[in-house]
Amino acid sequence: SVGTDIINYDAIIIGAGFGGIYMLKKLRDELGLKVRAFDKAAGIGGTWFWNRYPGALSDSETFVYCFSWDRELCQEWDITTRYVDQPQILSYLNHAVDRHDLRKDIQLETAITSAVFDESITRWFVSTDDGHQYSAKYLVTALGLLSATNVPKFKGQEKFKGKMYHTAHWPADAVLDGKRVGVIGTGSTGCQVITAIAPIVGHLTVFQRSPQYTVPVGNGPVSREYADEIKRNYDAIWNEVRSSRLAFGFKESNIPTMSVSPEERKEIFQRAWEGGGGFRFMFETFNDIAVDEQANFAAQEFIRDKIKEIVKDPETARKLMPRDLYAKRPLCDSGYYATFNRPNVSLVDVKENPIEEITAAGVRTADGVEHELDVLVFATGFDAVDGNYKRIDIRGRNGLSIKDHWSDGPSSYLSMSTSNFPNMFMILGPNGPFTNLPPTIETEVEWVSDMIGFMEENELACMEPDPECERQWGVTCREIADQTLFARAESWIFGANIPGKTNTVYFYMGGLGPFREILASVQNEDYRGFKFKGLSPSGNY
Ligand code: FAD
Ligand code: NA7
Repeated sequence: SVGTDIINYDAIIIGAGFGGIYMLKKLRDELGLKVRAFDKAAGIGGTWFWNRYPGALSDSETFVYCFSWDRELCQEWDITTRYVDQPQILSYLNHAVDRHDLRKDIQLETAITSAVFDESITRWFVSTDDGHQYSAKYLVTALGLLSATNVPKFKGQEKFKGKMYHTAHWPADAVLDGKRVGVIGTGSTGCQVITAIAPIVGHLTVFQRSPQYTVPVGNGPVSREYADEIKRNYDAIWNEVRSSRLAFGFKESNIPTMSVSPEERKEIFQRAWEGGGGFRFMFETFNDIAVDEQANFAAQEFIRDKIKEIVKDPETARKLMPRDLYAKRPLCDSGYYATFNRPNVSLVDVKENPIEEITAAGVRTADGVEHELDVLVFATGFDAVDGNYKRIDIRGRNGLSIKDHWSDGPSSYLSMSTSNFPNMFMILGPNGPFTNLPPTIETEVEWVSDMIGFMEENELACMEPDPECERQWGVTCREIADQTLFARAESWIFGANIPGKTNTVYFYMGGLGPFREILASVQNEDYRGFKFKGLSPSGNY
C-alpha cells in the first residue's frame, strides 16, 4: 500500500517547459485530476529558462512558436517581431502559466532523481533531490529533447583561471564586455552567440570543428497589418501547420531542384536567402534538398558562393566553407559569416589544429599557440532526446532500468510510450516528429490526455505498448530516415555528436501531418498496439 509520508497524486509531470505546462493544464483542468509538475529549474520555461546566452532566439517564426490551444491568448499576445528571442519566450510562457493559474501546481528547484514503477499497485514512486517521495498512477516525462547538456572534457580544463560557461547554463552575472572570449562550437547555438557577442567583446576566438551552412534569419519588427492578418487567419494557419510535415507555418515546396533551369534555381535560392529562415531555405525552395544528392549539392554551392562573397580573407573563407552534405538541422543567423570580417574575431579550425589542452590562461592548440582567454564558452550542444532519461533512475516492470531497456538506443511506440514502462507517457520521447516543436508537443500532450481520459472513464489500471509494435515503429522511423541525407551527416539528430552514444534513429522524419494521421488511426482502432488492464474489485492491478 501507499506509505503515509508519501504524497499521492493522480499524475506527476516532470518538466515545466512548453510540454509540462500544457500537460498540467489538460490533466488538471480538463480531466480534473490531482496533478503536480516538477522542474529542477528555478523558474518555468524549460529551454527558455536555461538558455540565456546573448543572441538566444527561436528560429521558428513567432506565430508558430507559441501555444495554439489557447485561442484567446493567440489573439491577445502581441506579435511584434518576426521571431521571438529568449526573454520574449520566457515572458510569454510565464504569462500563460499565470493566466491559467498553473504556478501553484508546479514545484520548482526540485530534481527528480528516480521514478520506480510498483507493479503490485500499478503506481509510480518518484523521489526528489530534497529527499521526498511522491506517488502517482501516471508519470508524464516532459524532459526536453535538447536539455541535457554536452560538455566535452578537455585535458587541463580544471586549471583554467577564467570563467567557463555552457550556453544552456548561462549565468545572469556573466560579463563579456571588453573581455577575451573563446567559443567552442559552431552549431545553431554557436552561430547565435558568436554573432551576438562579437561586437561587445575585446577579442573573440572561435574554435570550429565543423564549418556550417547557414543562411540569414531575416529577423526584425513586423507591421501591425502582418500581425492582424495572422490573427485573423489563425485557425486556418494552425490547421495547415498540423497537416504539414515540418509545422513551420510555410508551404513546403513540391518542386524538384533540377526541374528548373540553373538561372531560375539561383533566383529561387536568392529569394530565400533574402527572405530569411533556415527551414525555409531548405524546404520552401525545393522538395528534394534533404533527400537528393544533386539537389543538396546545388544548395551547398549557393551557400559556398555566399561565403566567398561575404568573407574578405580567403583563408578564413576557406575554413568557413563546409564541403560535406547540407544535412544537419538547417541553420540561420544574423550575420554569422560577416562576423569573421571583424578585426577582433579570429577563427581556429580545430580539425586542422586540434585543441591540445586548456591551460590556466586559455586554450593551447596543436600548433603551440596559447589563445589567452578571460571567458571560455561551450556552445557544444546537448545529449539530445534520451539524455535526461539516462540521468534519472527510471525503473519499469521488474525493476528494469530505462538505461538497460534502451541499451541499443532509445525506442518508443509512437514517441510517447515504451514497453515495460506502464503508465509512463513521454512528451517528445524518442522517434517523434522532427518539426517546429510546439505543434508536435501539443499533438502529443493532447493524445496522452485523451488516453488518460479513456483509462479513467473505463476504470483501467494500466496501459503498456506491445513490444512488437514498438519494434515496428523503430523500423518505420529507420526506413524513413534512411531515405534522407540527414542519416549520412553526423549530428545530434542521430546521436552522433556525443562520443560513445549509439548512432541510431531518434526521430520520425515522416512529418507531423502523417504522424497525426497515424495517431488518429491508432486511437480509432481502440488504441491499436496498446494493452490495457482493468482494475480488480479491490482497486488493485
Ligand atoms: P524543455 O523546454 O527542454 O523542458 C524540459 C524541462 O525538464 C527543463 O526545464 C528541465 O529542467 C526539466 N527536467 C529535466 N530533467 C529533470 C529532472 N530530472 N527533474 C526535474 N526537472 C527536469 N525548437 C523549435 O521548435 N524551434 C526553435 O527555434 C528552437 N530553438 C531552440 C534553441 C535552443 C537554444 C534550444 C536549446 C532549443 C530550441 N528548440 C527549438 C527546442 C526546444 O527545446 C523546444 O522547442 C521546446 O522548448 C521544448 O519544450 P519541452 O517542454 O519539451 O522541453
Ligand atoms: P550542436 O548543433 O550539437 O552543435 C555543437 C557544436 O559544438 C558543433 O559545432 C560541434 O562540432 C561542437 N563540438 C562539440 N563537441 C566538441 C568538441 N569536443 N570539440 C570541438 N567542438 C565540439 O548544438 P547546438 O546547441 O548548437 O544546437 C542544438 C540544437 O539546440 C539546435 O538545433 C537548436 O534546435 C537548439 P561538430 O559539428 O560536432 O563537429
